[in-house]
Amino acid sequence: MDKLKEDFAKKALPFAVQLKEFVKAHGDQVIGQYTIDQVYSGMKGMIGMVTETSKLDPEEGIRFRGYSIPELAEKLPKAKDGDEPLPEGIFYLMLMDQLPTDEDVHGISNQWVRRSNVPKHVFDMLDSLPKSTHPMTQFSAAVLALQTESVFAAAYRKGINKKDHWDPMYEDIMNLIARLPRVAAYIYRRVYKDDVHIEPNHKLDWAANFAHMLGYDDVEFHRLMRLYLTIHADHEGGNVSAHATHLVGTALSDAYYSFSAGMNGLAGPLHGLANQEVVRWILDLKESFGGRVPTKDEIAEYVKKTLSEGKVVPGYGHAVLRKTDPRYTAQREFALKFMPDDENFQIVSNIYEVVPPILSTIGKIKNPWPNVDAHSGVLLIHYGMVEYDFYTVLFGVSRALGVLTSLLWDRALGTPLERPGSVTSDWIFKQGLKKVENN
Ligand code: HAX
Repeated sequence: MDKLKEDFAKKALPFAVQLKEFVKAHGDQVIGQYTIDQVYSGMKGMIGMVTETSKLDPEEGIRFRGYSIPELAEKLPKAKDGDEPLPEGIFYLMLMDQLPTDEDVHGISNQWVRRSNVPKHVFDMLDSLPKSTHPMTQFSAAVLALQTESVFAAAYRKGINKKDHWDPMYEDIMNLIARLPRVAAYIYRRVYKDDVHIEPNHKLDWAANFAHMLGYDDVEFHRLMRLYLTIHADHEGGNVSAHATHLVGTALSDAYYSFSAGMNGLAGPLHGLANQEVVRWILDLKESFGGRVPTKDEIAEYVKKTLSEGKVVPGYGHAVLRKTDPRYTAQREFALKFMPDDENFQIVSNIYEVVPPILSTIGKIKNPWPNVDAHSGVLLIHYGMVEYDFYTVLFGVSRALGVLTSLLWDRALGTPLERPGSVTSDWIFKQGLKKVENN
């Protein structure tokens, strides 16, 4: 058994026992109430599940096992050639609920190298799809094609005791995370770089090797990729990609089925696809003003036009956050350091000044501030990665770190099948509800 797996078992299995006892002792206590509005508006704010890896505060943003993004920038191990945290570190933190040492992080890099081989049939399957297939469709399909390798599915078929479910799930999540960069890079090179593929460099860390296989060997791009893959890793349990992965996993579907489901959710424009939509919107904005950098007044005019056409301003708003997303701020700081004069960065900065006051005046929008997706695209364009249809795949590779760690915790804690109750509107109408007077 590898050391990380052994350490995880020592941590998670006693916690599972502790949790069972806790639920037995306090199971009938009430911790929340919800409203009709919440039932009809996507269960926002209802506490309905437990996710150990991270918690989102509406005012402050995400905390991974209690640490904010600025704290992690300081405390997580770094590569020799950069100040950005290594994504291996955030994975360790989410898994083990403690900060990793340099040695822990190198151990994970080595594990992922050892497990990174992608079977040929996955590439063959991808090659059979039209190149025009959206990269997220290819990514999700490739994850399903990898399901042939599921150690959990094989163990379940043989009749594994449910106390041991976590063990093959550990193998699956480690193997899947190890293989995702290769799969994603293959899709990128296949679609945009004439099928000229680049072999992995196993001396590099996970993020730098991913950048290398994509075709970007600039040290600054490696640094960007480490930042990118760290900050997109998790956003507590209720977001669509995390929730879908978790939900499907509660049926004891293996990591491949569950993660593919999560990626199908990430591919929606109100979730991860927003990163592509932001760039498309900015390019259309520029084009509508003859390809030049628009003034703030022109941006305001374009925002109003977007809203009047019944469309959303991509990259703005959030279901939980009520302030500027700290993941936006982390990317802005990177841009200020490495590309302060970049034209697109200046547009993004101007949009940041123009959009929130306009969205605020509408009244119904709960959060007028930018989210993570408002910034990521312009950083990638700066280094030459202009193919924005691919951006959500990068998000997906990062999101694997959080949602798959949670899936492993689910198996270790014996999380049961998720099956919330649902009612009809007719049932609600008949509940004898009193009219609420608006004052
Ligand atoms: N532009 C225009 N209208 C917006 C808006 C925006 N950026 N954000 C919210 N609204 C609208 C909603 O569509 C809704 O309108 P209706 O009442 O007519 O249906 C109203 O304002 C209230 O919405 P809300 O309660 O403030 O926000 P929701 O929790 O319903 O939705 C969204 C949150 C993120 C989906 C929303 O803000 C949005 O569509 N933003 C633009 C798309 C985007 O950037 N998505 C990425 C979010 C972060 C993420 O998951 N990244 O992966």
